[in-house]
Amino acid sequence: MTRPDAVPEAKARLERFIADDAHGDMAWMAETATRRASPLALWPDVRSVIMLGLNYGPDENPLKVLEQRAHAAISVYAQGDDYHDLIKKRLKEIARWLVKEAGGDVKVFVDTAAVMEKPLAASAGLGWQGKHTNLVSRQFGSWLFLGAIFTTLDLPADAAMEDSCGSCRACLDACPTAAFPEPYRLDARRCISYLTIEHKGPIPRDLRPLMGNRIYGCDDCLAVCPWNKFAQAGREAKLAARETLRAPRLADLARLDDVQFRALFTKSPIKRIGRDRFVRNVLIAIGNAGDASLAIEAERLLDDASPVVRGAAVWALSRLLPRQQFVERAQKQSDCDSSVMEEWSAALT
Ligand code: B12
Ligand code: SF4
Ligand code: SF4
Repeated sequence: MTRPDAVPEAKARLERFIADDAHGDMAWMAETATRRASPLALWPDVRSVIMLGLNYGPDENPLKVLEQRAHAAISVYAQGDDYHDLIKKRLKEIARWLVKEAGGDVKVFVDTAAVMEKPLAASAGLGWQGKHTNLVSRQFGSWLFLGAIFTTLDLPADAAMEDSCGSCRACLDACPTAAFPEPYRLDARRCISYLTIEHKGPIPRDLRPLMGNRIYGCDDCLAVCPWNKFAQAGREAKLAARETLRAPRLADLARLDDVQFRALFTKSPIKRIGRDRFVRNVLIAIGNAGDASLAIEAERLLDDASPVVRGAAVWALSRLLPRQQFVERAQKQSDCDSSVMEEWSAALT
C-alpha cells in the first residue's frame, strides 16, 4: 500500500527518459507523460494505491536456450498465456471485495495504463528497483508481474523497501546490447525487449548480431540477478510455459503465415506484434544462427509480401551464404521498396 504522491522523484526521471529519447518510438510514453508521472494527475480522486506482485518464476534456467542457436529464445513472461488477462481478473476480484467491505471508488491497472508501476511498487514495500530498473523482491527475485488498484479510500501506507543491490552489477554486465547507460537507467532503444516487441520497422543493423536467438523479449538482466536464489517457480497454470514455446525451431517459425501465427499464439502476448514483426525477429535469429542449412528459409522470404520481412531476409541471407553466392543472388533480385533496396546495398558493401 502506498500514497499517490509517495514518489515525487519519478516525474523528473520519466521526463529525463523522454528528453533523452530513451523511449524510442513508443510515442505513447511521451503523449501520456503528465498522467504517467503522477497517479493524482491520472485520477485526482485517488487517495491510496494498492500494488500487487504476481510470481512468474521460471521452472528452468531461461539462459539455457541461448546456446541452441537453431532454436528460438522466447522470454519467460511470454511462454504461457497473456498475464494481463489473468492479473486484471484478479485485481477486479480484490477491488470488488474492497468496495463491498469498505466502500469507496476503485480503478485497476496492469501494464498498459499511464501508471509508473515500478516506483509505486517499491514505495509500497514489494521490493526495490534494481540497477536493471525492474522491481526486485527479496522473496521472488526479479520475477514479479505488477498490477495496481487505485482507491479513493484513505488506507495506511507501508514502508518502502531499501535498495539491496549493493556493489552488484551482474545485470548491467550481462546485457548483450549494453542498454544501460548507467545503473538504474535504461535506453530502451538498445533493449532487445523493445527491439523485438515494440519497435515496428527494421531493427538497427549494428544491434542485430548482438540479439542472438532472442526473438521475443529478453531475460538476461533478470536471470542473472543473485536475488533469484530465493525465487520459486510460478504456480499459475495459465502462465506456465507451453512446451511448444520453450525452444521452438527457427525453421518452423519462419514458415508461419498469418493464419498459422494467430492459431499458434492464441491467448499469448506474442499475438499482439503480428506475424510480420514476429517473422522479422525470427530472421534476425536465423542470421545469427551460423547454420547454413537455414539459408533456405531466408531465401524463401525474399519475396514475402511484407517489406520488413524481406529486409530482414536479405540480412539473414548475407550472413549465411558464402560471399560470392550472396552477390550472385543479389544480382537476380530487384525490389520496389526503398528500405529493402537499402538492405541489399548495405549487405553488399
Ligand atoms: C515501457 C515499458 C518497457 C520498455 C522500457 C522499460 C523501462 N525500463 O522503462 C521496454 C519495452 C524496454 C520494456 C522491457 C521489459 N519489461 Co516492461 N514495461 C514498460 C512499462 C509499460 C512502463 C515502464 C516505465 O514507466 N518506464 C519509464 C522509466 C523512466 O521508468 P522506470 O523504468 O521506472 O525508471 C526508473 C529508473 O530509471 C529510476 N531511476 C532513474 N534514475 C535513477 C537514479 C537513481 C540513483 C535511482 C536509484 C533510480 C533511478 O527511476 C525511474 C522512475 O522510477 C511498464 C508497465 C507500467 N505501466 O509501469 C512495464 C514493466 C516495467 N515491464 C515489465 C517487464 C517484465 C519487462 C521485461 C522484463 C520483459 C521481457 N522479459 O522482455 C523487460 C525488462 C527490460 C528492463 N531491463 O527494463 C514489468 C516489470 C515487473 C518488475 N518486476 O519490475 C512491468 C512493470 C509490467 C508489469 N505490469 O509487470 N518494458
Ligand atoms: S532485457 Fe535484455 S537487452 Fe533489455 S536491458 Fe535486459 S539484458 Fe539488456
Ligand atoms: S543483478 Fe545485482 S545489480 Fe542487478 S538488480 Fe540484481 S542485485 Fe541489483
